Amino acid sequence: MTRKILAASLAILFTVSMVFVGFTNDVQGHSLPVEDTPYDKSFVLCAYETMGQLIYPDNDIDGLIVGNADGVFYPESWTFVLIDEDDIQLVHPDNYPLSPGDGGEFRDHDTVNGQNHEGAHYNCAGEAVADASMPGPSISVDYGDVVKVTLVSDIDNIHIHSIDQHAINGNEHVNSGPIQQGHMKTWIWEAEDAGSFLYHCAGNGLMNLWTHINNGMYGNIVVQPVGENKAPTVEYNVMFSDMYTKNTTQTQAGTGNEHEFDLGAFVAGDNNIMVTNGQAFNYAPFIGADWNDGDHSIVVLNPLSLDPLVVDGAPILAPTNELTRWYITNPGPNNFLAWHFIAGQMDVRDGSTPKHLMTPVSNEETWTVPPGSSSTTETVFPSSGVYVGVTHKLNDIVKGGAFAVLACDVNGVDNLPTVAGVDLAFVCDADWDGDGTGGTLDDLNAFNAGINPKVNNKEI
Ligand SMILES: [Cu+2]
Repeated sequence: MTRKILAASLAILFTVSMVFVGFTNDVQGHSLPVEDTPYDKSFVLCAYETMGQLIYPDNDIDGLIVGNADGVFYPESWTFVLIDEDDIQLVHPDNYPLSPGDGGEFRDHDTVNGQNHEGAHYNCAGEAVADASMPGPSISVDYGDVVKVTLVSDIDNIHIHSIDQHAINGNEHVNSGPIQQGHMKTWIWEAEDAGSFLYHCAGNGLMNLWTHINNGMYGNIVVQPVGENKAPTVEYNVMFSDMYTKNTTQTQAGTGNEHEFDLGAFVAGDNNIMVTNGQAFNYAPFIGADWNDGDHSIVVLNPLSLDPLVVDGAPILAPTNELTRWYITNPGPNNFLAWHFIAGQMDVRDGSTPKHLMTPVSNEETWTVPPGSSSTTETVFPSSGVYVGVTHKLNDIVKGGAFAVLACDVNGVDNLPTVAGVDLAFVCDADWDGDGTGGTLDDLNAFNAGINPKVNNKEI
């Protein structure tokens, strides 16, 4: 890159950064006072740096997986956590003196319950974030809702965080701008477009935006349409993210294979891991068949446990012959996603179709979801059995980009085999909600909610 181009690039980056910084400073002068604007829904998000997440299952899958990936533990797992307004704690400045970089001023909208607390800091890392892990939550609102969003950056965070919400238009609504540790900000927007949209942390005025996404700071906002001709029976959220990790000398008690963000691999576009909802081969117990075909018999990827406290490869359960809606989100940071159901087709209700959720593109086989986007797809599973959601960019499957869906007949007994020790018929027909009757839609939803809570599935 010549010096001239470099200088021009820096000037553009600087200008973009100034837009964000400027927004943070002048929003209070140009927006309606938050306290005076009625709203339909309110969400409080905590930007939180949780330490340590297993992103690669601890199995012997050498030869199938690229690199030394077994049991990878990621020390810098950052996320958003949905909390209650009551969970925001006011921290007196005497307990947390201003750091030199603060300059003694508070530029954010520092209010709790409508009261100003000048000079105060805020903490959101109480019990509400005890189970925090990446990615962030799926947020659901209705078309036309006026939505109030509060972002609190935990006072113990090391980095400055922010949020960029793709569901809306206009800088005063979309971007929070950088929020310092211990600060918070509230703003309001209206849900004017139905569909599923990515939200993510944009770092500090775009600085290290890529690191924050790699580390897990993303989720999706679903704007539910009104007056649909045919609503789905169940909705599911799955987020695919390419990750770039390298071994680190950093050690943490109880772990043996810590990896940290690899900037060089990121720049080169050489991801070594692909996660679905925060883990490689999440919801994918095995690949291959039970018999030995020479070199490649069955390979256990992430063994199934029915204990909700054990990180495992429990499949996502879905009903047969019902409309299921899948919000497939690709936060990137880099890779295009070739979204596909092995053994299934899909209808797509997406940004490239008129009015998003209104007119589907039917009988698609594979759908491109670019980095920085979320697509709404629909599938009817015509018969019971295993369907596999994948990226059809196959080297990303080898890195973890696949998950299993077990479709179950909710009106009868499922005749399914036992594979790799997993009794599929039992999983379909058990009484997961404990009401005395097994194999119903409620049982499937109870299984997903208890064992695969990050699917965030929702019965309509
Ligand atoms: Cu961040």
